[in-house]
Amino acid sequence: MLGVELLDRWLQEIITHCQPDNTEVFIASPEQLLILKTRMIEDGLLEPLSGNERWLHRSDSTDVARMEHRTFICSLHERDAGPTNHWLDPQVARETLNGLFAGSFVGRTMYVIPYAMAPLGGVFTQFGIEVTDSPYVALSMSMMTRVGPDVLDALISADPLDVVRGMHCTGELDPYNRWVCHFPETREIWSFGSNYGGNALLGKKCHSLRLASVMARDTGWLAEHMLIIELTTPAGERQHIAAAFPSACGKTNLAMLQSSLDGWDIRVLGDDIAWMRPGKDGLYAVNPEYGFFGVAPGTSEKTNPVALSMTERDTVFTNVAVTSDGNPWWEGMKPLDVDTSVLDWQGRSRTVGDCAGPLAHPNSRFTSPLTNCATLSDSWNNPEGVRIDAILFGGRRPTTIPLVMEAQDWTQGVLYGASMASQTTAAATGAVGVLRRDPMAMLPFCGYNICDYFGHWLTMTECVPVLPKVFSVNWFRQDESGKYIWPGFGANIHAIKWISERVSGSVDVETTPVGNLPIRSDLTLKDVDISEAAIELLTSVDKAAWMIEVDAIAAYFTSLGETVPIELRDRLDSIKAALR
Ligand code: OXD
Ligand code: MN
Repeated sequence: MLGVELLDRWLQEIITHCQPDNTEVFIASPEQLLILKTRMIEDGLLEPLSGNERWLHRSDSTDVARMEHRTFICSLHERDAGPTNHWLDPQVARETLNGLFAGSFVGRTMYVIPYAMAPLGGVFTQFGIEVTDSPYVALSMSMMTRVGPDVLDALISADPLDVVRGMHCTGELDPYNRWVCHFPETREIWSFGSNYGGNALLGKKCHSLRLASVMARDTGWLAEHMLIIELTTPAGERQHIAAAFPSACGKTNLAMLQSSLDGWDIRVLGDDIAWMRPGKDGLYAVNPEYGFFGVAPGTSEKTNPVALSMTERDTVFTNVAVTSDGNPWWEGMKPLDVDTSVLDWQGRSRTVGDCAGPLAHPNSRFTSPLTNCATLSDSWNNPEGVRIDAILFGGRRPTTIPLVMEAQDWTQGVLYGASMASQTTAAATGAVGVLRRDPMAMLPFCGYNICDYFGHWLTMTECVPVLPKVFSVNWFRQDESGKYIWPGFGANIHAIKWISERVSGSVDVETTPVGNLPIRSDLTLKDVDISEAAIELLTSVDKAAWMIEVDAIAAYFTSLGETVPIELRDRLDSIKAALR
Protein backbone atom coordinates (compact mmCIF):
# COMPACT_ATOMS: atom_id res chain seq x y z
CA MET A 1 0.00 0.00 0.00
CA LEU A 2 2.79 2.39 -0.93
CA GLY A 3 0.21 4.52 -2.74
CA VAL A 4 -1.82 5.11 0.39
CA GLU A 5 1.31 6.01 2.33
CA LEU A 6 2.40 8.56 -0.28
CA LEU A 7 -1.03 10.16 -0.45
CA ASP A 8 -1.30 10.11 3.31
CA ARG A 9 2.03 11.87 3.65
CA TRP A 10 0.83 14.54 1.23
CA LEU A 11 -2.35 15.06 3.26
CA GLN A 12 -0.38 15.24 6.52
CA GLU A 13 1.84 17.92 5.02
CA ILE A 14 -1.23 19.96 4.06
CA ILE A 15 -2.72 19.56 7.53
CA THR A 16 0.52 20.73 9.13
CA HIS A 17 0.79 23.66 6.75
CA CYS A 18 -2.84 24.82 6.46
CA GLN A 19 -3.94 23.90 10.02
CA PRO A 20 -7.59 22.99 9.61
CA ASP A 21 -9.67 22.53 12.77
CA ASN A 22 -11.02 19.22 11.42
CA THR A 23 -10.41 16.94 8.49
CA GLU A 24 -13.14 14.97 6.79
CA VAL A 25 -12.73 12.43 4.00
CA PHE A 26 -15.79 13.29 1.94
CA ILE A 27 -17.30 10.42 -0.01
CA ALA A 28 -20.75 12.01 -0.29
CA SER A 29 -22.54 9.36 1.76
CA PRO A 30 -26.18 10.28 2.49
CA GLU A 31 -25.23 11.08 6.11
CA GLN A 32 -22.33 13.29 5.04
CA LEU A 33 -24.47 15.13 2.51
CA LEU A 34 -27.15 15.76 5.09
CA ILE A 35 -24.66 17.15 7.61
CA LEU A 36 -22.93 19.23 4.94
CA LYS A 37 -26.15 20.80 3.70
CA THR A 38 -27.41 21.48 7.22
CA ARG A 39 -24.13 23.19 8.07
CA MET A 40 -24.24 25.22 4.85
CA ILE A 41 -27.81 26.36 5.55
CA GLU A 42 -26.81 27.42 9.08
CA ASP A 43 -23.84 29.35 7.69
CA GLY A 44 -25.96 31.06 5.01
CA LEU A 45 -24.16 29.27 2.16
CA LEU A 46 -27.16 27.35 0.91
CA GLU A 47 -30.85 28.13 0.77
CA PRO A 48 -33.53 25.60 0.06
CA LEU A 49 -35.67 26.48 -2.95
CA SER A 50 -39.11 25.13 -3.67
CA GLY A 51 -39.28 21.68 -5.26
CA ASN A 52 -37.41 18.51 -4.58
CA GLU A 53 -33.81 18.96 -3.41
CA ARG A 54 -33.28 22.34 -5.08
CA TRP A 55 -30.79 24.71 -3.55
CA LEU A 56 -29.44 28.20 -4.05
CA HIS A 57 -25.89 29.33 -3.45
CA ARG A 58 -24.74 32.93 -3.89
CA SER A 59 -21.08 33.53 -4.61
CA ASP A 60 -19.12 36.62 -3.67
CA SER A 61 -20.03 39.42 -6.10
CA THR A 62 -16.42 39.62 -7.33
CA ASP A 63 -16.16 35.88 -7.85
CA VAL A 64 -18.54 35.04 -10.66
CA ALA A 65 -16.54 33.58 -13.54
CA ARG A 66 -13.25 32.00 -14.55
CA MET A 67 -10.37 34.49 -14.44
CA GLU A 68 -8.08 33.70 -17.30
CA HIS A 69 -5.43 36.26 -16.35
CA ARG A 70 -5.12 34.63 -12.89
CA THR A 71 -4.78 31.11 -14.34
CA PHE A 72 -1.22 29.83 -14.69
CA ILE A 73 0.59 26.91 -16.24
CA CYS A 74 3.61 26.27 -14.01
CA SER A 75 5.57 23.97 -16.29
CA LEU A 76 9.30 23.60 -15.70
CA HIS A 77 10.05 25.29 -19.01
CA GLU A 78 8.28 28.45 -20.11
CA ARG A 79 8.25 27.23 -23.69
CA ASP A 80 5.93 24.37 -22.71
CA ALA A 81 3.22 26.78 -21.59
CA GLY A 82 3.41 28.39 -25.03
CA PRO A 83 2.26 31.71 -26.41
CA THR A 84 -1.37 31.56 -25.19
CA ASN A 85 -0.96 30.62 -21.52
CA HIS A 86 0.26 32.62 -18.56
CA TRP A 87 3.38 30.90 -17.34
CA LEU A 88 4.66 31.04 -13.80
CA ASP A 89 7.94 29.54 -12.67
CA PRO A 90 6.87 26.52 -10.58
CA GLN A 91 9.24 27.45 -7.77
CA VAL A 92 7.89 31.00 -7.61
CA ALA A 93 4.31 29.66 -7.75
CA ARG A 94 4.99 27.21 -4.93
CA GLU A 95 6.67 29.83 -2.76
CA THR A 96 3.90 32.40 -3.32
CA LEU A 97 1.05 29.98 -2.77
CA ASN A 98 2.72 28.22 0.14
CA GLY A 99 2.78 31.62 1.81
CA LEU A 100 -0.93 32.08 1.15
CA PHE A 101 -1.92 28.57 2.18
CA ALA A 102 -0.01 28.71 5.49
CA GLY A 103 -2.56 28.61 8.30
CA SER A 104 -5.34 29.35 5.81
CA PHE A 105 -7.63 26.54 7.06
CA VAL A 106 -7.60 27.68 10.69
CA GLY A 107 -11.16 27.62 12.04
CA ARG A 108 -12.33 25.57 9.08
CA THR A 109 -13.00 21.97 8.12
CA MET A 110 -10.72 20.51 5.48
CA TYR A 111 -12.65 18.26 3.10
CA VAL A 112 -10.59 15.57 1.37
CA ILE A 113 -12.51 14.52 -1.73
CA PRO A 114 -11.31 11.42 -3.59
CA TYR A 115 -12.90 11.52 -7.06
CA ALA A 116 -12.80 9.78 -10.41
CA MET A 117 -13.13 11.30 -13.84
CA ALA A 118 -14.71 9.06 -16.53
CA PRO A 119 -16.59 5.81 -15.90
CA LEU A 120 -14.80 3.40 -13.57
CA GLY A 121 -13.06 0.32 -14.92
CA GLY A 122 -11.74 1.41 -18.29
CA VAL A 123 -8.69 2.94 -19.97
CA PHE A 124 -10.18 6.39 -19.61
CA THR A 125 -10.59 6.33 -15.81
CA GLN A 126 -8.51 8.83 -13.85
CA PHE A 127 -8.40 9.60 -10.16
CA GLY A 128 -7.88 12.77 -8.24
CA ILE A 129 -8.06 14.09 -4.72
CA GLU A 130 -9.25 17.62 -4.06
CA VAL A 131 -8.54 19.10 -0.67
CA THR A 132 -10.68 22.13 0.05
CA ASP A 133 -11.98 24.33 2.84
CA SER A 134 -15.18 25.03 0.88
CA PRO A 135 -18.38 23.12 1.62
CA TYR A 136 -19.80 24.49 -1.66
CA VAL A 137 -16.92 22.85 -3.52
CA ALA A 138 -17.45 19.57 -1.64
CA LEU A 139 -21.13 19.58 -2.56
CA SER A 140 -20.50 20.53 -6.19
CA MET A 141 -17.68 17.97 -6.61
CA SER A 142 -20.08 15.26 -5.43
CA MET A 143 -22.35 16.21 -8.33
CA MET A 144 -19.80 16.93 -11.06
CA THR A 145 -17.40 14.03 -10.50
CA ARG A 146 -17.68 10.41 -9.40
CA VAL A 147 -17.35 10.32 -5.62
CA GLY A 148 -18.13 7.44 -3.26
CA PRO A 149 -16.76 4.38 -1.43
CA ASP A 150 -16.17 2.49 -4.71
CA VAL A 151 -14.14 5.42 -6.04
CA LEU A 152 -12.10 5.61 -2.84
CA ASP A 153 -11.32 1.86 -3.04
CA ALA A 154 -10.31 2.09 -6.68
CA LEU A 155 -8.18 5.18 -6.05
CA ILE A 156 -6.30 3.46 -3.24
CA SER A 157 -5.26 0.69 -5.63
CA ALA A 158 -4.21 3.10 -8.40
CA ASP A 159 -0.61 4.20 -8.98
CA PRO A 160 -0.29 7.24 -6.65
CA LEU A 161 1.84 9.02 -9.24
CA ASP A 162 -1.18 8.98 -11.57
CA VAL A 163 -3.49 10.55 -9.01
CA VAL A 164 -4.05 14.25 -9.62
CA ARG A 165 -3.60 16.19 -6.39
CA GLY A 166 -5.58 19.40 -6.04
CA MET A 167 -5.42 21.87 -3.21
CA HIS A 168 -8.04 24.59 -2.93
CA CYS A 169 -8.47 27.39 -0.42
CA THR A 170 -11.26 29.97 -0.54
CA GLY A 171 -8.95 32.59 0.97
CA GLU A 172 -10.18 36.17 1.16
CA LEU A 173 -11.84 36.06 -2.30
CA ASP A 174 -9.70 39.01 -3.28
CA PRO A 175 -9.74 39.13 -7.11
CA TYR A 176 -6.20 40.56 -7.06
CA ASN A 177 -4.98 37.68 -4.95
CA ARG A 178 -6.56 34.85 -6.91
CA TRP A 179 -4.42 32.05 -8.28
CA VAL A 180 -5.26 28.94 -10.28
CA CYS A 181 -1.93 27.18 -10.78
CA HIS A 182 -1.29 23.95 -12.69
CA PHE A 183 1.87 21.88 -12.35
CA PRO A 184 1.77 19.50 -15.32
CA GLU A 185 4.95 17.61 -14.43
CA THR A 186 3.67 16.61 -10.97
CA ARG A 187 -0.06 16.54 -11.79
CA GLU A 188 -0.88 19.10 -9.14
CA ILE A 189 -3.35 21.97 -9.02
CA TRP A 190 -3.16 24.75 -6.44
CA SER A 191 -6.08 27.14 -6.38
CA PHE A 192 -6.41 30.07 -3.99
CA GLY A 193 -8.88 32.92 -3.58
CA SER A 194 -11.92 31.85 -5.62
CA ASN A 195 -14.92 29.70 -4.80
CA TYR A 196 -16.51 29.63 -8.24
CA GLY A 197 -16.90 27.06 -11.00
CA GLY A 198 -13.81 26.08 -12.93
CA ASN A 199 -11.54 28.02 -10.54
CA ALA A 200 -12.53 25.89 -7.56
CA LEU A 201 -14.06 22.60 -8.76
CA LEU A 202 -10.69 21.23 -9.69
CA GLY A 203 -11.94 18.09 -11.45
CA LYS A 204 -13.42 20.15 -14.27
CA LYS A 205 -11.27 22.54 -16.28
CA CYS A 206 -8.08 22.15 -14.22
CA HIS A 207 -7.88 18.34 -14.17
CA SER A 208 -10.01 17.22 -17.13
CA LEU A 209 -8.69 19.78 -19.59
CA ARG A 210 -5.49 21.56 -18.57
CA LEU A 211 -3.68 18.65 -16.94
CA ALA A 212 -5.42 15.97 -19.01
CA SER A 213 -4.43 17.69 -22.26
CA VAL A 214 -0.78 17.35 -21.22
CA MET A 215 -1.26 13.66 -20.34
CA ALA A 216 -3.07 13.22 -23.66
CA ARG A 217 -0.14 14.77 -25.54
CA ASP A 218 2.28 12.45 -23.75
CA THR A 219 0.31 9.25 -24.31
CA GLY A 220 -1.44 9.77 -27.65
CA TRP A 221 -5.02 10.83 -27.02
CA LEU A 222 -7.12 14.01 -26.86
CA ALA A 223 -8.69 15.90 -23.93
CA GLU A 224 -11.13 18.37 -25.44
CA HIS A 225 -13.68 21.08 -24.61
CA MET A 226 -16.46 19.23 -26.43
CA LEU A 227 -19.98 17.96 -25.97
CA ILE A 228 -20.82 14.41 -27.06
CA ILE A 229 -24.16 13.39 -28.56
CA GLU A 230 -25.58 10.20 -29.97
CA LEU A 231 -27.73 10.33 -33.07
CA THR A 232 -30.07 7.60 -34.27
CA THR A 233 -31.01 7.92 -37.94
CA PRO A 234 -34.31 6.77 -39.46
CA ALA A 235 -32.39 3.73 -40.74
CA GLY A 236 -31.55 2.87 -37.11
CA GLU A 237 -27.86 3.71 -37.51
CA ARG A 238 -26.22 5.08 -34.34
CA GLN A 239 -23.67 7.82 -34.84
CA HIS A 240 -21.74 9.91 -32.33
CA ILE A 241 -20.73 13.53 -32.64
CA ALA A 242 -18.26 15.52 -30.54
CA ALA A 243 -18.49 19.31 -30.85
CA ALA A 244 -16.24 22.10 -29.61
CA PHE A 245 -17.68 25.54 -28.92
CA PRO A 246 -16.25 28.24 -26.66
CA SER A 247 -17.86 28.70 -23.23
CA ALA A 248 -21.49 29.86 -23.26
CA CYS A 249 -21.99 29.35 -27.01
CA GLY A 250 -24.78 26.78 -26.74
CA LYS A 251 -22.97 23.49 -26.04
CA THR A 252 -25.54 22.48 -23.42
CA ASN A 253 -28.40 23.42 -25.74
CA LEU A 254 -26.97 21.44 -28.64
CA ALA A 255 -26.22 18.49 -26.36
CA MET A 256 -29.88 18.41 -25.32
CA LEU A 257 -31.33 19.16 -28.75
CA GLN A 258 -34.59 17.36 -29.41
CA SER A 259 -35.20 16.33 -32.95
CA SER A 260 -38.30 17.68 -34.66
CA LEU A 261 -37.66 15.38 -37.64
CA ASP A 262 -39.46 12.06 -37.86
CA GLY A 263 -37.21 9.10 -37.22
CA TRP A 264 -34.26 11.12 -35.91
CA ASP A 265 -33.37 10.89 -32.25
CA ILE A 266 -30.66 12.64 -30.24
CA ARG A 267 -29.29 11.57 -26.87
CA VAL A 268 -26.67 13.27 -24.75
CA LEU A 269 -23.45 11.87 -23.29
CA GLY A 270 -21.85 15.12 -22.21
CA ASP A 271 -22.13 18.88 -22.61
CA ASP A 272 -18.63 20.18 -21.88
CA ILE A 273 -15.66 17.80 -21.99
CA ALA A 274 -14.71 14.82 -24.15
CA TRP A 275 -11.73 12.53 -23.69
CA MET A 276 -11.01 10.75 -26.95
CA ARG A 277 -8.65 7.81 -27.50
CA PRO A 278 -7.63 5.83 -30.55
CA GLY A 279 -9.49 2.50 -30.47
CA LYS A 280 -9.75 -0.60 -32.61
CA ASP A 281 -11.73 1.03 -35.43
CA GLY A 282 -11.73 4.73 -34.70
CA LEU A 283 -11.61 7.44 -32.07
CA TYR A 284 -13.50 6.54 -28.88
CA ALA A 285 -14.85 9.12 -26.46
CA VAL A 286 -16.20 9.45 -22.94
CA ASN A 287 -17.48 12.37 -20.95
CA PRO A 288 -15.27 12.43 -17.84
CA GLU A 289 -17.83 14.40 -15.85
CA TYR A 290 -20.76 13.20 -13.77
CA GLY A 291 -22.97 16.28 -13.93
CA PHE A 292 -23.88 19.41 -15.86
CA PHE A 293 -22.68 22.86 -14.83
CA GLY A 294 -24.85 24.78 -17.28
CA VAL A 295 -25.24 28.50 -17.89
CA ALA A 296 -28.72 29.42 -16.62
CA PRO A 297 -29.61 32.66 -18.49
CA GLY A 298 -31.11 31.89 -21.87
CA THR A 299 -32.19 28.39 -20.82
CA SER A 300 -35.90 28.27 -21.54
CA GLU A 301 -38.79 26.13 -22.79
CA LYS A 302 -37.87 27.28 -26.28
CA THR A 303 -34.09 26.92 -26.17
CA ASN A 304 -33.67 23.88 -23.93
CA PRO A 305 -36.76 22.26 -22.38
CA VAL A 306 -34.71 19.19 -21.46
CA ALA A 307 -32.35 21.23 -19.26
CA LEU A 308 -35.23 23.13 -17.75
CA SER A 309 -37.01 19.98 -16.65
CA MET A 310 -33.70 18.53 -15.44
CA THR A 311 -33.39 21.40 -12.96
CA GLU A 312 -36.71 20.58 -11.31
CA ARG A 313 -34.98 18.36 -8.74
CA ASP A 314 -31.56 17.59 -7.26
CA THR A 315 -30.05 20.83 -8.50
CA VAL A 316 -27.83 23.51 -7.01
CA PHE A 317 -28.32 26.94 -8.56
CA THR A 318 -25.60 29.55 -8.25
CA ASN A 319 -26.25 33.29 -8.62
CA VAL A 320 -29.74 33.04 -10.11
CA ALA A 321 -32.66 35.26 -9.00
CA VAL A 322 -35.38 33.85 -6.75
CA THR A 323 -39.12 34.54 -6.93
CA SER A 324 -41.25 35.12 -3.84
CA ASP A 325 -42.50 31.53 -4.02
CA GLY A 326 -38.95 30.22 -3.86
CA ASN A 327 -38.41 29.35 -7.52
CA PRO A 328 -35.21 30.10 -9.43
CA TRP A 329 -35.52 32.69 -12.19
CA TRP A 330 -33.18 34.05 -14.83
CA GLU A 331 -33.30 36.18 -17.94
CA GLY A 332 -34.78 34.22 -20.83
CA MET A 333 -37.13 32.24 -18.57
CA LYS A 334 -40.88 32.81 -18.79
CA PRO A 335 -41.27 36.61 -18.41
CA LEU A 336 -42.58 37.86 -15.09
CA ASP A 337 -44.84 40.83 -14.63
CA VAL A 338 -42.78 44.07 -14.43
CA ASP A 339 -43.77 44.80 -10.86
CA THR A 340 -43.13 41.30 -9.55
CA SER A 341 -40.70 41.35 -6.61
CA VAL A 342 -37.75 39.00 -6.74
CA LEU A 343 -34.42 38.63 -4.99
CA ASP A 344 -31.65 39.22 -7.48
CA TRP A 345 -28.46 37.13 -7.67
CA GLN A 346 -26.95 39.07 -4.79
CA GLY A 347 -30.07 38.65 -2.64
CA ARG A 348 -31.25 42.24 -3.11
CA SER A 349 -34.99 42.82 -3.24
CA ARG A 350 -35.84 44.17 -6.71
CA THR A 351 -38.74 44.42 -9.13
CA VAL A 352 -38.52 42.78 -12.51
CA GLY A 353 -38.97 46.02 -14.44
CA ASP A 354 -36.58 48.20 -12.41
CA CYS A 355 -33.98 48.49 -15.22
CA ALA A 356 -31.15 48.07 -12.69
CA GLY A 357 -29.39 45.35 -14.68
CA PRO A 358 -29.85 41.60 -14.92
CA LEU A 359 -31.58 39.85 -12.03
CA ALA A 360 -29.63 36.64 -12.50
CA HIS A 361 -25.90 37.00 -13.08
CA PRO A 362 -25.14 36.45 -16.83
CA ASN A 363 -22.85 33.57 -15.80
CA SER A 364 -25.23 32.10 -13.22
CA ARG A 365 -25.33 28.32 -13.31
CA PHE A 366 -27.25 25.18 -12.49
CA THR A 367 -25.47 22.03 -11.30
CA SER A 368 -27.40 18.80 -11.91
CA PRO A 369 -26.32 15.16 -12.13
CA LEU A 370 -26.20 13.61 -15.62
CA THR A 371 -28.84 11.12 -14.53
CA ASN A 372 -31.39 13.94 -14.18
CA CYS A 373 -31.37 14.37 -17.94
CA ALA A 374 -34.33 12.77 -19.70
CA THR A 375 -32.38 12.41 -22.95
CA LEU A 376 -29.25 10.82 -21.47
CA SER A 377 -27.77 8.13 -23.74
CA ASP A 378 -27.70 4.60 -22.35
CA SER A 379 -23.95 4.59 -23.15
CA TRP A 380 -23.21 7.45 -20.73
CA ASN A 381 -21.46 5.23 -18.19
CA ASN A 382 -19.78 2.84 -20.63
CA PRO A 383 -16.07 2.68 -19.73
CA GLU A 384 -15.20 1.81 -23.35
CA GLY A 385 -16.71 5.06 -24.65
CA VAL A 386 -18.48 5.55 -27.96
CA ARG A 387 -16.96 5.75 -31.44
CA ILE A 388 -16.95 9.31 -32.75
CA ASP A 389 -18.13 9.72 -36.37
CA ALA A 390 -17.96 13.49 -36.65
CA ILE A 391 -16.21 16.37 -34.91
CA LEU A 392 -17.72 19.86 -35.09
CA PHE A 393 -15.99 23.18 -34.50
CA GLY A 394 -18.12 26.29 -34.02
CA GLY A 395 -18.08 29.77 -32.57
CA ARG A 396 -20.06 32.98 -32.52
CA ARG A 397 -19.23 34.39 -35.96
CA PRO A 398 -21.43 37.27 -37.15
CA THR A 399 -19.97 37.16 -40.68
CA THR A 400 -18.21 34.96 -43.27
CA ILE A 401 -18.44 31.44 -41.77
CA PRO A 402 -21.25 29.37 -43.38
CA LEU A 403 -23.91 27.48 -41.45
CA VAL A 404 -22.15 24.17 -41.99
CA MET A 405 -19.21 22.95 -44.06
CA GLU A 406 -17.16 19.80 -44.20
CA ALA A 407 -13.38 19.56 -44.16
CA GLN A 408 -11.95 17.75 -47.16
CA ASP A 409 -9.41 15.87 -45.05
CA TRP A 410 -8.00 15.74 -41.52
CA THR A 411 -5.50 18.58 -42.07
CA GLN A 412 -8.24 20.92 -43.18
CA GLY A 413 -10.29 19.76 -40.18
CA VAL A 414 -7.43 20.61 -37.83
CA LEU A 415 -7.19 23.97 -39.60
CA TYR A 416 -10.89 24.59 -38.87
CA GLY A 417 -10.22 23.93 -35.20
CA ALA A 418 -6.94 25.84 -35.02
CA SER A 419 -8.45 28.94 -36.63
CA MET A 420 -11.71 28.98 -34.67
CA ALA A 421 -12.81 32.38 -33.44
CA SER A 422 -15.75 33.56 -31.41
CA GLN A 423 -17.24 36.61 -29.75
CA THR A 424 -16.41 36.48 -26.04
CA THR A 425 -19.12 35.73 -23.43
CA ALA A 426 -19.72 36.18 -19.69
CA ALA A 427 -18.19 32.77 -18.86
CA ALA A 428 -14.87 34.49 -18.25
CA THR A 429 -14.22 37.93 -16.81
CA GLY A 430 -13.40 40.68 -19.33
CA ALA A 431 -15.14 42.35 -22.26
CA VAL A 432 -18.09 40.52 -23.80
CA GLY A 433 -18.76 40.41 -27.56
CA VAL A 434 -15.19 40.87 -28.78
CA LEU A 435 -14.07 38.51 -31.55
CA ARG A 436 -11.08 36.47 -30.46
CA ARG A 437 -9.35 33.38 -31.81
CA ASP A 438 -10.13 30.39 -29.61
CA PRO A 439 -8.47 27.33 -31.19
CA MET A 440 -10.59 24.20 -30.72
CA ALA A 441 -12.38 26.22 -27.95
CA MET A 442 -9.30 25.32 -25.88
CA LEU A 443 -7.66 28.75 -25.59
CA PRO A 444 -8.33 28.95 -21.82
CA PHE A 445 -7.93 25.20 -21.29
CA CYS A 446 -4.97 23.84 -23.24
CA GLY A 447 -2.35 23.00 -20.61
CA TYR A 448 0.63 23.26 -22.94
CA ASN A 449 2.02 25.02 -25.98
CA ILE A 450 -0.84 25.56 -28.42
CA CYS A 451 1.46 25.06 -31.43
CA ASP A 452 2.47 21.63 -30.11
CA TYR A 453 -1.21 20.98 -29.51
CA PHE A 454 -1.98 21.60 -33.20
CA GLY A 455 0.88 19.25 -34.06
CA HIS A 456 -0.55 16.63 -31.70
CA TRP A 457 -3.92 16.82 -33.45
CA LEU A 458 -2.17 16.27 -36.78
CA THR A 459 -0.51 13.09 -35.47
CA MET A 460 -3.92 11.46 -35.00
CA THR A 461 -3.64 10.33 -38.65
CA GLU A 462 -0.89 7.96 -37.47
CA CYS A 463 -2.77 6.31 -34.60
CA VAL A 464 -6.50 6.40 -35.34
CA PRO A 465 -7.53 3.67 -37.83
CA VAL A 466 -10.60 5.54 -39.12
CA LEU A 467 -10.72 9.24 -38.37
CA PRO A 468 -14.01 11.08 -37.80
CA LYS A 469 -15.11 13.57 -40.43
CA VAL A 470 -14.62 17.19 -39.36
CA PHE A 471 -17.13 20.02 -39.84
CA SER A 472 -17.32 23.74 -39.13
CA VAL A 473 -20.68 25.12 -37.97
CA ASN A 474 -21.94 28.62 -37.23
CA TRP A 475 -25.35 29.37 -35.73
CA PHE A 476 -24.55 33.05 -35.17
CA ARG A 477 -24.47 34.83 -38.57
CA GLN A 478 -25.99 38.31 -38.40
CA ASP A 479 -27.47 40.70 -40.94
CA GLU A 480 -26.42 44.35 -41.28
CA SER A 481 -28.73 45.36 -38.45
CA GLY A 482 -27.11 42.83 -36.12
CA LYS A 483 -30.10 40.45 -36.16
CA TYR A 484 -29.35 36.72 -36.16
CA ILE A 485 -30.13 35.20 -39.56
CA TRP A 486 -30.40 31.58 -38.46
CA PRO A 487 -32.98 30.71 -35.78
CA GLY A 488 -30.58 28.26 -34.10
CA PHE A 489 -31.65 25.94 -31.25
CA GLY A 490 -34.24 23.43 -32.62
CA ALA A 491 -33.40 24.41 -36.22
CA ASN A 492 -29.84 23.13 -35.73
CA ILE A 493 -31.19 19.62 -36.29
CA HIS A 494 -31.10 20.37 -40.03
CA ALA A 495 -27.36 20.96 -39.97
CA ILE A 496 -26.91 17.86 -37.78
CA LYS A 497 -28.99 15.79 -40.21
CA TRP A 498 -26.81 16.91 -43.12
CA ILE A 499 -23.68 16.07 -41.13
CA SER A 500 -25.10 12.63 -40.37
CA GLU A 501 -25.92 12.08 -44.04
CA ARG A 502 -22.36 13.00 -44.96
CA VAL A 503 -21.12 10.47 -42.42
CA SER A 504 -23.27 7.75 -43.93
CA GLY A 505 -22.37 8.96 -47.43
CA SER A 506 -25.92 9.49 -48.63
CA VAL A 507 -25.63 13.09 -49.89
CA ASP A 508 -23.23 14.87 -52.20
CA VAL A 509 -21.49 18.24 -51.69
CA GLU A 510 -20.54 21.40 -53.43
CA THR A 511 -16.77 21.68 -53.31
CA THR A 512 -15.14 25.05 -52.53
CA PRO A 513 -11.58 26.00 -51.51
CA VAL A 514 -12.64 26.47 -47.89
CA GLY A 515 -14.53 23.19 -47.59
CA ASN A 516 -17.51 21.17 -48.81
CA LEU A 517 -20.88 22.90 -48.60
CA PRO A 518 -24.36 21.37 -48.66
CA ILE A 519 -26.29 21.26 -51.91
CA ARG A 520 -29.23 23.52 -51.17
CA SER A 521 -31.88 20.84 -51.86
CA ASP A 522 -30.29 18.49 -49.31
CA LEU A 523 -31.13 20.88 -46.46
CA THR A 524 -34.77 20.06 -45.82
CA LEU A 525 -35.34 23.00 -43.43
CA LYS A 526 -38.83 21.84 -42.47
CA ASP A 527 -40.54 24.45 -40.24
CA VAL A 528 -37.56 26.82 -40.37
CA ASP A 529 -38.67 30.39 -40.77
CA ILE A 530 -35.99 31.73 -43.06
CA SER A 531 -35.89 33.37 -46.51
CA GLU A 532 -34.25 31.83 -49.57
CA ALA A 533 -31.82 34.77 -49.70
CA ALA A 534 -30.75 34.09 -46.11
CA ILE A 535 -30.20 30.41 -46.84
CA GLU A 536 -28.19 31.32 -49.89
CA LEU A 537 -26.00 33.54 -47.69
CA LEU A 538 -25.57 30.80 -45.09
CA THR A 539 -24.57 28.15 -47.59
CA SER A 540 -22.22 30.03 -49.88
CA VAL A 541 -18.67 31.29 -49.83
CA ASP A 542 -18.09 35.03 -50.08
CA LYS A 543 -14.62 35.05 -51.63
CA ALA A 544 -13.78 38.63 -50.65
CA ALA A 545 -14.74 38.00 -47.03
CA TRP A 546 -12.79 34.75 -47.03
CA MET A 547 -9.65 36.44 -48.36
CA ILE A 548 -9.83 38.72 -45.32
CA GLU A 549 -10.48 35.73 -43.06
CA VAL A 550 -7.54 33.76 -44.46
CA ASP A 551 -5.23 36.74 -43.94
CA ALA A 552 -6.53 37.12 -40.38
CA ILE A 553 -5.82 33.44 -39.68
CA ALA A 554 -2.34 33.77 -41.16
CA ALA A 555 -1.71 36.81 -38.96
CA TYR A 556 -2.93 34.85 -35.94
CA PHE A 557 -0.59 31.98 -36.72
CA THR A 558 2.28 34.46 -37.10
CA SER A 559 1.42 35.89 -33.70
CA LEU A 560 1.76 32.38 -32.22
CA GLY A 561 5.33 32.11 -33.49
CA GLU A 562 7.45 29.85 -35.62
CA THR A 563 6.17 26.52 -34.37
CA VAL A 564 2.67 26.50 -35.84
CA PRO A 565 2.89 23.28 -37.90
CA ILE A 566 3.96 23.88 -41.48
CA GLU A 567 1.10 21.63 -42.68
CA LEU A 568 -1.41 24.20 -41.41
CA ARG A 569 0.41 27.18 -42.87
CA ASP A 570 0.80 25.44 -46.24
CA ARG A 571 -2.85 24.50 -46.27
CA LEU A 572 -3.83 28.10 -45.59
CA ASP A 573 -1.61 29.26 -48.44
CA SER A 574 -3.20 26.81 -50.86
CA ILE A 575 -6.71 27.91 -49.81
CA LYS A 576 -5.69 31.50 -50.42
CA ALA A 577 -4.32 30.65 -53.85
CA ALA A 578 -7.52 28.79 -54.76
CA LEU A 579 -9.70 31.71 -53.65
CA ARG A 580 -7.98 34.13 -56.03
C1 OXD B 1 -17.63 26.14 -18.40
C2 OXD B 1 -16.81 27.09 -19.18
O1 OXD B 1 -17.97 26.43 -17.25
O2 OXD B 1 -16.44 26.72 -20.30
O3 OXD B 1 -17.92 25.06 -18.92
O4 OXD B 1 -16.53 28.19 -18.71
MN1 MN C 1 -16.91 24.73 -20.77
